[in-house]
Parts: sequence; structure tokens; C-alpha cells
Amino acid sequence: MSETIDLRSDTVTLPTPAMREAMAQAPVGDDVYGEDPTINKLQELAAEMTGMEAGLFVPSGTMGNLIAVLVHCQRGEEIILGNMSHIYLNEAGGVAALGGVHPYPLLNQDDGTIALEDIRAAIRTEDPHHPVTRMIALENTHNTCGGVALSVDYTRAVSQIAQENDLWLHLDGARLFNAAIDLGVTAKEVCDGFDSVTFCLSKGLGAPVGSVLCGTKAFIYQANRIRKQLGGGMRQAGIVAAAGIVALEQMVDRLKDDHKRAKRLADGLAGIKGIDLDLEKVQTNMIYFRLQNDAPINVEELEAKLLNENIKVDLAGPGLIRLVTHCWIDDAAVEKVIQVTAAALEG
Ligand code: TLP
Repeated sequence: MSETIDLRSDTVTLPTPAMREAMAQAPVGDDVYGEDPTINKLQELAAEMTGMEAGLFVPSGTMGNLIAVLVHCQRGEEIILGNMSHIYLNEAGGVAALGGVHPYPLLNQDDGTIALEDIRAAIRTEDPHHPVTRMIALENTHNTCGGVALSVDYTRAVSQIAQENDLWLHLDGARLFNAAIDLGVTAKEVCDGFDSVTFCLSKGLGAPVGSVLCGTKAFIYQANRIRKQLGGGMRQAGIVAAAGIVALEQMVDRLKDDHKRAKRLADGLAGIKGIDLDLEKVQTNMIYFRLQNDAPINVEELEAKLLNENIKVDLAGPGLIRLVTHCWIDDAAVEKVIQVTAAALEG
């Protein structure tokens, strides 16, 4: 049986041999006492790369985002975010359930942005009927909008609005480095103007576990207490942080290969009769497509046919398929997916 080609997400990546070696050798200590040298090193590296004062190793992107919201907002206060954002759609309503924070979802435009005038209009005036607007969250790259990158000009413009209105600005940068590579800027520039950022080690960077939340020293001090409240104090977690250091040192530059392969895959798929795919939105490592009404099969049948050939894809919504390239997807896998999809749709 041939090897599985798993395109469901970049979260399926397995640790590289260099990561396993680093994990085996990592010096560790009790991180709740701040004594894990490997975690401390990862946090310093993350802070440096994002241009923030400090970092905090957290188990997941979801916890990083939740902690940021819990530090920035009190119960009954409001967060402005996109209606297609991961925090709003895919984090089990944590900000409301655990923080009592009121989400104000605004339309995410096709390019992942929220119109600046929509943000300005959503900021509450002083009125006891209304919740108090406390923060804005953006996502870069924007997953559900196609893995698209938000420009630095745009995020700086939102930062300006946040500053003018005394609001905190958080970045869900789960795929921060994909955004930086696509935009041709540093991760630091992508983070410019944000008060806090979460990025994931466990996606395209290939580490098995973990994200880092970064911000000012005062913010991270509070974040550490909330991580404890949430049960995220992980003791000798330097074992996994060691893989995160390798991820940051060795796996960032190669994300461009994932982007190239996603483009090649998208080009191949777009040429297949029955596929409805917007090539302009394929900017990083994600491809979303639908099937045209006259296609001979539906997406569930296509998914099953691909699975029959050991190709796994993500059914991301009704009639919608998502493919994500990552370090375990090579050129041969890309060509095979195109060929099997063509056979499934064109016979
Ligand atoms: N995204 C996952 C799924 O949850 C959808 C994926 O396969 O893409 N922010 C963004 C933008 C994300 O895409 C994700 C994970 C997270 C946060 C959460 O990260 P984890 O899974 O570490 O909690």
C-alpha cells in the first residue's frame, strides 16, 4: 500500500529527526518555577522574532488566543473580530464561555480583512446599554478566507484605529511565518502595531505541540497567571519546547516550498473540468475549492475516491474542500493528487 498523502491540515506534520534528537537531549526543569532552560530559550527566541518584549509557551494556539483575550478583557467587555476568524468559529466559544467576553463579529472580506470603516463603526460609544469595546483581533494568515495574508499597511491601519480608541490589538498569527514569507517581510513587521500575538509551532513549522504567546513583559506576567488557571502550566515541557526551537531555527525558510507546491497543486486542480477554484486566493499553503453544479460527483464522493488512493482532504464546510501543503508533501505527492482528482472527475 502506498503512503498516505495527508492534506487535511498542516497540523498533521510529524516531528523531524532533528526535533526528536533535540527533544531527547533537552535540558529541562520545572517551568511553573520558570526553571526550564529550554522553554526560557524558546520564549526568548519567539519574543525576538516577533519584536515583542516577552513570550509564553502554551499548549495550543487556542489557549494562546484565549489567554490573550482573558488578559485584555474583563467579563462583559467586547472583542471585535472577523466572522470567519478562528477565535470566533473554531475555539468552542472559549472567550464567551470562560471569559464572559462578548464577541462582536464583523464581516471578513474575501481577502481576510475587516473593512476599516466597519471597525470604526463597531466601536461602542459611552452608553450604559452597551458592552465596553476593549479589543480587536485579526488573523494572519487568514485560514478560512483561503490562507491569505493581510498586508502590513492594512494591519498598521487597524493598529492606528486601536490606538486612537484605546483598544488592545491581538494577532492570531497561527501561521505568522507563512504570512511573512508571502508578504516578503519579517515576522516582526507582520506583528508591528499589535499588543499581543500567538503563533503556532505545531502547524507548518512541524513541531509536535505548542504555540507561543508574545507581548509586553507586563502582559506576559498576567498571561502566566491565566495559563495556570487554565491548567496550562506544563512543568518539564522543555522536552517539547526543544522541538519548537528547531522549528524556529530550521523550518521557517522552507515554508516557501509549501507555498510553491500549493500553487502548483492549485494550478493542476483548476485545470480539471468540474472544479471551481479561485487561483488568486492561493497565496500560502492552503487551497479551497468547490465542485461545479454539473460535476459528475459531489465533494463527499470525491473525498471518498481520494481516500481510496490514500489521499486525505478536509471537508471544510458544505460543498467545500480544503487542501493544506506542508513539509511531508513533496512534488510527487502533488502530481499524484492532481492525477487522482482528474481521474475521479473526468473518468
Ligand atoms: N486550525 C486548525 C483547525 O482548528 C481548523 C486547522 O487545521 O487549520 N488560529 C488559527 C488561524 C488556526 O488555523 C488554528 C488551528 C488555531 C488558531 C488553533 O490552533 P491549535 O490547534 O493549536 O489550538
